[in-house]
Amino acid sequence: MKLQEIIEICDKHKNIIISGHIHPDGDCIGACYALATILHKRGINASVVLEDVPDTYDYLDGSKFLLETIKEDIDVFISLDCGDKDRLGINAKLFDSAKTTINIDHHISNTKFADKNYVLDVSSTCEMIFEIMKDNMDLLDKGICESLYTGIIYDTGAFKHSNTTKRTHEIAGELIKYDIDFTDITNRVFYYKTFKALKVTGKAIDNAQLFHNDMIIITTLTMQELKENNYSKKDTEAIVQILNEVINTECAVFIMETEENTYKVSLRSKNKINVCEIAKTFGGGGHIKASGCTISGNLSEIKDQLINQIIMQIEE
Ligand SMILES: [Mn+2]
Repeated sequence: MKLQEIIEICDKHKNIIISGHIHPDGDCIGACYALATILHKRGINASVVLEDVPDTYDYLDGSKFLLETIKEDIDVFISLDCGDKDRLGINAKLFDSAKTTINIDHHISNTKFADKNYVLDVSSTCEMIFEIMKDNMDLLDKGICESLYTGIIYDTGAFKHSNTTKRTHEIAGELIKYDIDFTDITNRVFYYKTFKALKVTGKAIDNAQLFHNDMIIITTLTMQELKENNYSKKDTEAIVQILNEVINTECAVFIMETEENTYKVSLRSKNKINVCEIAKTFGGGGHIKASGCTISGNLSEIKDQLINQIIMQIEE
């Protein structure tokens, strides 16, 4: 697909909506903002509709195209970074009402749910948006480059994940020509945190313990500890990942009390342990290396049960 094709479709219409998946991430948001900016530069009044955009991405200039509510009928609906229609969330209704639909995505599981579908197995939707612009490089500007760079680093874990290719690096190279502050973008996307998040992480690190020949690392936070400093759930997001960074451990567990005797458990693994299986035995789920569940009961018993399940997998 080329940008010209999208422009030709949009030129015939008035109400153009760009959207993406629920719980939008850096790639989804970056791609929507970049495409909206590109279309505006060609005189097309496209708007972005996304639910609950994290304030992490407020630095992106394209956020000015984000609409709160849509009243009018939709002519063209462009779905970005979304594998199936259900993942559009409440915006699936807008998709259904549109006269023409376009789907641009990099999830191999994409169900090709639109009138026009463009699905490639590449690092990110932002990488696809860059490629679409091939014949219109004059439209590229600093704001668009910041959006595309944000999406590429988000989905590749800053060029760390196996979806990173030579081409991904080449595109990033083209983007940094526009004098974008890539250090600041990387810090905002991955590292900057609130002081409260830093303090609660410190508390969790302080509580951490090793088990089973130092192969399992576990930490806990009780409601009492969370309340003391008014910590919220959002402040605790980075904790389990930090535990998993301890060298030579196989499995990291973060147990947080959410109600009296009810605990939210987050699990991460490095190599052979399938934490999704462990979460499933407690009614949860997720991915092989990242999963979660909620368990009710006594904290020390819950800890013992989790340790036993992990040891069973280590010794398999
Ligand atoms: Mn993506």
